[in-house]
Amino acid sequence: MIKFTTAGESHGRALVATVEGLPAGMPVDLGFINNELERRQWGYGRGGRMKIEQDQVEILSGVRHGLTLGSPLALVIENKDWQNWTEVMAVEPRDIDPEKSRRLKRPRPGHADLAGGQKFDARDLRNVLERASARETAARVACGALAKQLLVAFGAEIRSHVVQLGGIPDVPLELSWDQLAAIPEDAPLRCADLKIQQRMIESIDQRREAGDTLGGIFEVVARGLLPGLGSHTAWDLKLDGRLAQAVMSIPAVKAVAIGAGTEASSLPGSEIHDEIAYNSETKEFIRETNRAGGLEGGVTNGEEVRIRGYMKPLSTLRRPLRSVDIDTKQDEPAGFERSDITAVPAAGVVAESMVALVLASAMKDKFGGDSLGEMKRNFEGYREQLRGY
Ligand code: EPS
Repeated sequence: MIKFTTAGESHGRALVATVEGLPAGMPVDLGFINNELERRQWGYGRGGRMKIEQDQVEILSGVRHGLTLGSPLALVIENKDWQNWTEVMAVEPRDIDPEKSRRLKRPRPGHADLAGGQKFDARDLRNVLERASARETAARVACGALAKQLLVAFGAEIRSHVVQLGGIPDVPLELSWDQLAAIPEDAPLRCADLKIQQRMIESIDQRREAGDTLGGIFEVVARGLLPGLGSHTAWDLKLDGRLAQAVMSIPAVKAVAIGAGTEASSLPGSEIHDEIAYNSETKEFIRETNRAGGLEGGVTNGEEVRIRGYMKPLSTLRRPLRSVDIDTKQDEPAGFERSDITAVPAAGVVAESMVALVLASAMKDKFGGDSLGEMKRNFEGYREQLRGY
């Protein structure tokens, strides 16, 4: 199993992460990790903070001369904005002028502020905001970039794209791997259809003017996976469940769908299940359709894994919603500092990382091994087994 933990506050000194379970001897490309971090920062509709941060990872342990050692990796990503928050976010006790304390006491509807404050008995909701902030996802992307490097060693790749933003288009886009592979990295919204992307941009501009925010749907696609990852034998081993949890854990994601997703509940079985065929040349069982999204019974079936995340609009609104001051209990507008208008393309990149971590973990469960070489031998042995099946 591959385990990772992140720590760090949005305006604290740094984000940190540890990753355990990667096999020894796996190449680690720092440039690749940093490129993934840059991809997450990209996207039309981001706010002022993204002009301050230039996320770069530093690896403190677990890698020597470009290869993993099999020991835990420790990662650090500096928060450049911390320079502006050294007093407010100081580790040592401080007596700060209440005017300068940046205390939050008017919780934002939709954010973790109020529920988290009640839970932790925090009278300054900043104590909740700082960790609930999606800033934390930068650390996940650094971990996910390592998982991607493991998957690449086994011929698997992962991409994401935006299929709907703020309800545009009416019906979410459905694209082949080749179509989404053709999306340029600098596409403002990681959307394959230029006309639709332009309409999305206009909608973001309108919402910005209105002091509002927008959600949307992203899709993650993973291909090159053998059948047999995950397991039908126990609820917590089912890969669809593990993927759903991983994607649902991304801030603002309110629903997750695999393959045809919710449509599968309204169509008859004859229109949903993917009929099975056999390719005698490649000696592979195949499906001509992929409404199952690459997963049957919680196990990969060799088709592309397709998973969608439905993201609600961000809960920090320049034109704030009604809230209540936690001191006075009087109606007050919710707090506002600065915010993104939308972050759906960024959430797609975070979801790629989360999916990569779950898939890499499932690969490790199936093929085991302490070194990459051992894992590859086990993988090849299984591939041989499949050819003879
Ligand atoms: C976020 C609010 C904004 C976003 C932040 C997530 O930060 P700030 O409050 O500093 O303006 O920019 O996202 C990131 C910093 C990031 O790296 O993605 C929030 O409240 O969730």
